[in-house]
Amino acid sequence: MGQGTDDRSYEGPAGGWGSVRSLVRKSSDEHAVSAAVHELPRQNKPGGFMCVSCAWAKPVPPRPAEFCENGAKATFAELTGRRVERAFFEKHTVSELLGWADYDLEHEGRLTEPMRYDPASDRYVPVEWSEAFAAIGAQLKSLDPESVVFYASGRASLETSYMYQLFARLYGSNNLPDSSNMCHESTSVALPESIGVPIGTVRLDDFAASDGIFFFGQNVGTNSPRMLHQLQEARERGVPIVTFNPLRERGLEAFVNPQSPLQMLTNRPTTISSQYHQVRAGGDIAALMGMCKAVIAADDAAAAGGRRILDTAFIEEHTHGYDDFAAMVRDADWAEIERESGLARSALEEAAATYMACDRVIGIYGMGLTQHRLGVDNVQMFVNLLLLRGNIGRPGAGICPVRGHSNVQGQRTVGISEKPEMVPLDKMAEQFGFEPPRKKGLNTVEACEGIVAGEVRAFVGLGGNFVRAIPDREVMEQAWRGLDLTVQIATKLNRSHLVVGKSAFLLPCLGRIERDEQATGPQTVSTEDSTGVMHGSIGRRPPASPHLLSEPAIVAGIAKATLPPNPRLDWDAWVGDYALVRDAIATSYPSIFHDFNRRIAQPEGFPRPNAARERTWTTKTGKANFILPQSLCASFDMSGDPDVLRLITLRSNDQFNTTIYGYRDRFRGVIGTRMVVLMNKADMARLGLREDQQVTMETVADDDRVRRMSGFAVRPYNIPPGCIGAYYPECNALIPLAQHARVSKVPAAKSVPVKVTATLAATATATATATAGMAAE
Ligand SMILES: Nc1nc2c(c(=O)[nH]1)N[C@H]1C(S)=C(S)[C@@H](COP(=O)(O)OP(=O)(O)OC[C@H]3O[C@@H](n4cnc5c(=O)[nH]c(N)nc54)[C@H](O)[C@@H]3O)O[C@H]1N2
Ligand SMILES: Nc1nc2c(c(=O)[nH]1)N[C@H]1C(S)=C(S)[C@@H](COP(=O)(O)OP(=O)(O)OC[C@H]3O[C@@H](n4cnc5c(=O)[nH]c(N)nc54)[C@H](O)[C@@H]3O)O[C@H]1N2
Ligand SMILES: [Mo]
Repeated sequence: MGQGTDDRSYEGPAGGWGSVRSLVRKSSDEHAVSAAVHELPRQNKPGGFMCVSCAWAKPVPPRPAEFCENGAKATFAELTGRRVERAFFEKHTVSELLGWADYDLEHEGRLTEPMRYDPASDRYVPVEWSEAFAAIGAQLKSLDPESVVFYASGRASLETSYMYQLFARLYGSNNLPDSSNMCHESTSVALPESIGVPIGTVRLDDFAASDGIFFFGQNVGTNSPRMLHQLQEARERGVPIVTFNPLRERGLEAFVNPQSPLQMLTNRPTTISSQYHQVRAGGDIAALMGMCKAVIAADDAAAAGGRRILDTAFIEEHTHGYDDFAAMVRDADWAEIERESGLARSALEEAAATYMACDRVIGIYGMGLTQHRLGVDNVQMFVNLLLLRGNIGRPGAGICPVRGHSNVQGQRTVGISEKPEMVPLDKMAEQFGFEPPRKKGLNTVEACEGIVAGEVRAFVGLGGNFVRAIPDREVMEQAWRGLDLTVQIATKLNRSHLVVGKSAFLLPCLGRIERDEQATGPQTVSTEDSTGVMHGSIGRRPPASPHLLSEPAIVAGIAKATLPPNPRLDWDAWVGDYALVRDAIATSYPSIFHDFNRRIAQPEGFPRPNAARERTWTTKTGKANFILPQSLCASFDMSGDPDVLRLITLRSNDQFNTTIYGYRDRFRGVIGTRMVVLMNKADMARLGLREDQQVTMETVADDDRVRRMSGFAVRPYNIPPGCIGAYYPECNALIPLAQHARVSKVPAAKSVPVKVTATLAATATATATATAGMAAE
């Protein structure tokens, strides 16, 4: 296969030998290799641990190896033999570490003991756990609870997450943003309005019953590779898979199953996408509008002959707003649809024809829909298409948002939300005898605004790399230093730990793959997957350091030091036995978590109820709603100026969010660097740029701030004209905080309006030396 010496022309399929080889290369860390030999067979299996990478569903029974290349990389990364000890911080000041690249920071390995920042020496210095808790508690007590933000990245377990939100609320704050605010919040806003549930309606067994799959803006081969098995099975049954993505992503094109000896021997890949439409970034509403237009036109024609294409019985009985929607669709202008989507009418009619030929369609999507100005409208438009033919609430059909972090959906389920109406506050009030705050809390964008305005005074992070993941990095880092207190609960060192408040603590915790030994013995935790199924997870590896505490123990430690004693809540008992936390969750959320401890022990876990799956619509109208999009253009770039390009910030196959595993995006042929701009050849010619030329990107925004970055090399790429791609998080300084999705406030990371120019020689040399790691001007 095509992985020759020139990595730039990588033409091989996802999976297969390439992925096995990439794993072996990953394994230079002997400790991680020997640990992983024992652990990988337990990954995503009953009695094992749930992968710390993506949230894709776990089949029952599992495959012999229920992990993928990237899941294995995540396991390696957690089980690394490398350690960050106190000597490391003695050697390096925090200012020095700020010059390090993301890769280099995390590559130092696991954090080993609690540290506090010492401004006098500009170093992290060791601190006792008890001392850290007391200091944090004392400071939190002195602050207005509404000025404190409690962030969660989507990895912590249901048990930790429940304790964390309860702590914040007992303290007096609903400021509980999580990574979902940068991710699928557009889903959490869109789906309740459309179909009455905040999550997808598809379960794993729907894949076997489906006869058509539509994929919008999700890069399965990199970000949820285990789903390739379901897709491959579908393709082998002849099920069409229709993909909409500006980039031709390798994993959406072809897949060799490493678990199929025949495929591995013959190297004969399965073609994943039967149709591939390279939609323009931000052009999905237009593309979906075109498809709906073709479907409604076909129905009009068929109706004349007494036949229907629409599921009229479903529309009649189960939906609201069809007539207004149909009027808008009939009115839509093909020329505008073609211009906004970047796709020909014939291509959209072809996609629509496939849609109409299928009886049970699954609609899958990811960040390509959610991270836009009209991210919510994107999702609702996708649902509109599905509703036309009754593709919600039927076996083999439904809407399938692919969640990111391994428990991001679950964190929302157990109360990590800034929206009080999403949380059973009355129930918790009764359970724990307190008056929970009722005022809406801050989401991610609002927390950033509060930090800039000086209204937010303290930040507690349960995992993640907030400063690096948010937009407007330079503004935010500066504002961050004005915070009175920053507390980071983490496994590995990252940039957010180096941008410190006046008082700062770095609290290292156990990872999910490690044994969590408490008063009553080894503990189990639980997570919710993308399809709403809960699974138990048991870590078995010896902890990375004897000084680590579990996440529940750290949350409880801070809570006890901050809150007055509560006769109805024994934090120590909870830390001693997580089953008691699950009992409390079951009391707060009986319909989802009744009998939690018994059901989580079942090999198959248990699904949460999903009304839309049963065609019960808990929306305001009591029906599934057709919702009209605000515009055909989902992007902030509405200028029509050909010099404004839409920047898509991308994940590589060699990273998990801000955790960079390496510099090998072999699917896209970008090796040895991440500082590239992927550009259409026509745009290169028009802008007078040649391959590997150094360029500067500057954001187009309606404020006075200059957002400019250099240090990127141009790479010709198969991407629609007017769109360019570059990696996240390197480009986050270019994204204006104010450019976020309406209502959901998800930063619009998938079509940042930028101008690209050749970097002047003098600037190029200066940036190359000054910014080995960060490359921002
Ligand atoms: N290995 C690995 N796995 C991961 C992660 C990781 O970083 N690494 N991250 C995890 C997390 S938190 C998340 S949220 C998910 C993210 O997984 P995805 O949802 O796949 O997110 P991205 O890779 O950011 O982008 C998805 C795709 O959207 C396409 N796209 C960009 N703009 C548009 C557009 O306007 N329209 C359409 N139709 N497509 C567009 C891009 O080309 C890209 O292929 O993955 C999770 N899993
Ligand atoms: N430009 C741009 N920006 C984006 C995106 C994009 O596509 N483009 N995507 C957005 C999305 S979808 C997301 S989800 C966010 C991600 O934002 P975050 O979730 O905040 O970031 P991560 O990179 O996932 O966090 C990595 C850190 O988590 C810590 N960690 C790892 N495991 C554990 C654990 O078990 N416990 C604890 N306590 N800590 C742990 C480690 O210290 C590691 O350094 O970024 C968003 N930002
Ligand atoms: Mo995410």
